[in-house]
Amino acid sequence: MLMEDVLKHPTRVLSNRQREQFVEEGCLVVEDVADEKWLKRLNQAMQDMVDASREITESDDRFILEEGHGPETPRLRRLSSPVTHHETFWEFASQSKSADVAADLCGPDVKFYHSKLNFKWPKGGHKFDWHQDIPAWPHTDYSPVTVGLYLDDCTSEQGPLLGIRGSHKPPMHSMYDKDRNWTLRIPEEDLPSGWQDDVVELKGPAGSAVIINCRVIHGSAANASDRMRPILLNVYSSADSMPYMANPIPNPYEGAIVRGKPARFSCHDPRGCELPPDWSGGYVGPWQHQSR
Ligand SMILES: O=C(O)CCC(=O)C(=O)O
Repeated sequence: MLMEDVLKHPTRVLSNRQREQFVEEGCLVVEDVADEKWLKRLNQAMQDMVDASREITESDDRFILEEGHGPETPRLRRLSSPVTHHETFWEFASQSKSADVAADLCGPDVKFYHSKLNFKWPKGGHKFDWHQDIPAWPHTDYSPVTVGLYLDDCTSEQGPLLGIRGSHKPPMHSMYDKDRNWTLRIPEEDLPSGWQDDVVELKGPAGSAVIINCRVIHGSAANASDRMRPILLNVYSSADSMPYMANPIPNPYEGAIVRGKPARFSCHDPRGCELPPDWSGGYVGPWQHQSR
């Protein structure tokens, strides 16, 4: 659904001001999207998965490991598709305020796409280069939205997400380098002058959601603190927005309607999208591409 049509519907959980800010800036932090009860369940589910990773020695399609990972010292970059591996994550994605937030930003009929749980381990937890998400998973419109939930407090030292306000509006950057390697990375020299003034730190207490428009330029710094920074990222779109390339993180819930009803017609934004490599043979995660 195009934003002009989304705006014809009243919001469920966001204020009109918050929605206007998202439309203008392309990113937003909303506190209290998960209450204490959800946080307790989600943190337990996360701990179960961290424990399951202790026996893993190489990254696979479930865990992306960070250097130094071992049975006694788990260090993860990502749990891919948490909704596939623990039912609490799917309950949260489909039955909590997270899906209501998505409905306020992509229209009343909301479809689930995929999820990931990104960690930043204390004293390390890699930097994430500036990038735009949608070329990795193009859809027929730009309604897809990521609702990222901080499972613990996130301060400036822990490497919060950073967004560049308003960067979802101009034509998009290429996610390939000049030799046509997919890098999912925008070199800082390619950003418009004065971009630093528009950087916003998307941080907040546990239970806050960081909401990212699929075109907005974002990234994050390394974790300089001695606290972990887990963020649960759920991607939704309006029901009439159709993905047309393989999902890099395939999962049994792709296409599930989590609010409203299924679409009868597809929605098409006239602005085309750069295409990613073919992920159907497997996806290694963004860090490997960015390190090129
Ligand atoms: O985990 C992070 O810090 C950044 C995540 C991100 O930008 C992404 O998954 O697209």
